[in-house]
Amino acid sequence: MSPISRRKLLTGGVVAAAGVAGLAAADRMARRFGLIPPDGGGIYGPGETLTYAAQRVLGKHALAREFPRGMISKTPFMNEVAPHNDEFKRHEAMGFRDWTLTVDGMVAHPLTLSVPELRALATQSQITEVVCEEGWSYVAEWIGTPVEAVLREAGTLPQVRYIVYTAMEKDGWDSLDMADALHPQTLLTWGMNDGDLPVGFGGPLRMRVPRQLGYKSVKYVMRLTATDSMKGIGRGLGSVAAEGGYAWYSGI
Ligand SMILES: Nc1nc2c(c(=O)[nH]1)N[C@H]1C(S)=C(S)[C@@H](COP(=O)(O)O)O[C@H]1N2
Ligand SMILES: [Mo]
Repeated sequence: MSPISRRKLLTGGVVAAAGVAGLAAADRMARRFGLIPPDGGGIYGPGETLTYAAQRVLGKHALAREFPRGMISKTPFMNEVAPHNDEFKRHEAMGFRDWTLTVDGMVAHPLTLSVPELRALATQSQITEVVCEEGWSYVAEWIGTPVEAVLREAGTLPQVRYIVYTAMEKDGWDSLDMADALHPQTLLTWGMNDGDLPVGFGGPLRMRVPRQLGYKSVKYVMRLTATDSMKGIGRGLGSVAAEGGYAWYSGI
């Protein structure tokens, strides 16, 4: 059997095992076959593992829903204000001219890119929904540079498994596996609804991950770090959200 069909069979078994023998059995299988998310070890671990494993097997290439232009929300809900620290205020006063994205970790060519440099690398737009775990959502057009294009430029090493992204507030960070990092709808956005990305919505640079809940779409991003393990990064769970009890993988 080819490695791929073997993997399909085994991971299909993970989902089936959950129905027959419960989550603990599914968790044991997923663990054996490398389908464990970074937060898969805690009290809710077996459930997180099942969700993640099922999504990875069944929906790896699925696209988030895109909407017609007429459905763009007239009053999108802004959940957060800008980080009010002096460093951010200094950047804002200068029109974010010196804002850069650092790409480091397990890459052949570490990079520091300005927003115009990102823009020149590749540009794409999508009309997708931001869905907060608290129950509200809105539709907007997002314009940005695919993370895939940035990682191609930096040359991620073959053993890389996660891309960690960090906001200006150092306690604002999250991570994606390579399937989601390289997904065509995963963008580093610098534009919204035909204009620059407003500060309240994460400008000058925001991660957009439309296949997952809003909290994965971290605002004010300054760094991407390629790694083969989450060990030693925070508490090793993959994100601040996971450290606070939310799922690391929050597929919608
Ligand atoms: N840097 C940063 N990014 C963030 C947050 C935050 O507190 N800080 N909140 C997240 C959450 S929980 C949600 S639901 C969305 C809200 O995005 P919006 O303000 O565009 O509605 O942003 C996410 N990105
Ligand atoms: Mo949220």
